[in-house]
Amino acid sequence: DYDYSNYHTIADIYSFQDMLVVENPNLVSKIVIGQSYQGRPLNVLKFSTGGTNKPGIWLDTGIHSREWVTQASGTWFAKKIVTDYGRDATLTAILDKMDIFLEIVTNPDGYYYTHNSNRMWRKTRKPNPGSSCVGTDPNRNWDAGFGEPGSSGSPCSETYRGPEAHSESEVKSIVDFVKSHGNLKAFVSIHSYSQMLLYPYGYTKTPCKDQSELHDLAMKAITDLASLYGTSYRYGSIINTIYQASGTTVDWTYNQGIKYSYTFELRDTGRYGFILPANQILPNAKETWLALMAIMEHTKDNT
Ligand code: 0X9
Ligand code: ZN
Repeated sequence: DYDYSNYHTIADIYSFQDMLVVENPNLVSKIVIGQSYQGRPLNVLKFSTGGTNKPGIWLDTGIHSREWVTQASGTWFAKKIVTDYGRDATLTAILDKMDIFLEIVTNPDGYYYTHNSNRMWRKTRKPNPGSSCVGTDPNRNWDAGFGEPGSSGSPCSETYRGPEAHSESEVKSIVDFVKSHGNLKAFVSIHSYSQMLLYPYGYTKTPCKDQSELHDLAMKAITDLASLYGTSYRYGSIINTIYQASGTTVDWTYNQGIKYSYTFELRDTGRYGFILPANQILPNAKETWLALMAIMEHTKDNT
């Protein structure tokens, strides 16, 4: 049986996904939205109780490959959804109205590299012509304030934005999916670390038009999160809470009309940082789930 309390290789996570589909064929299917630069499949789990193009909720983990607690939590979320459907009234009501899409290994080449070469790898693994430095920051590569302050034009930087918006297939595949789906209502992109719940914008100080609703919902979500173990999260817009960041995922999804666009920074606040001990995976996943449920339920009630 899958051990949710430990970190796993990409091969383990890919077979976990296939097992989940086999064991829950009426609820879970696997969509391959594209492939990574090195040719790995970009797998998305779709949780659906049927119907055509129902309103959707998107969750992704691991777009920054070294943020291992996020992929581990994503795996636990997948199991939690199949366990709670038909048992937990709130999750059941969400899934009766909406589909949930979950991309666990959003940067597979980077994730493989963190296991086999450099545990601290963050970016994609696509070479940069004319440079010996590899990779683009997939959270600076989106067409939302692309190239503005809050990213770097240098291929050797950890926040290199890439040669143009959506140059990375790991990003472009999500862009294509979001556009072709056309009915996503929430988009939650999960990072670590810092213990924050953030909403747009990252590239501008101009408040987004739904700021007050997003702010109130963030407060509710982090209050629910803290109810389990007392973990404290900060919340607010990206630029005001963490730092200016241009070309980020949720700024693009928000500008596409997906109102409930959020990004998490999970545990911790820096004692272990990206190298979070495995004994924090389950507490982290369980408390984060409460915040996700708050966001998903609010989305359901306002869709
Ligand atoms: O710098 C980043 O991309 C994020 N921090 S991280 O340590 N996970 O790399 C913060 C950017 C804020 N926006 C999002 N997290 N989407
Ligand atoms: Zn990150």
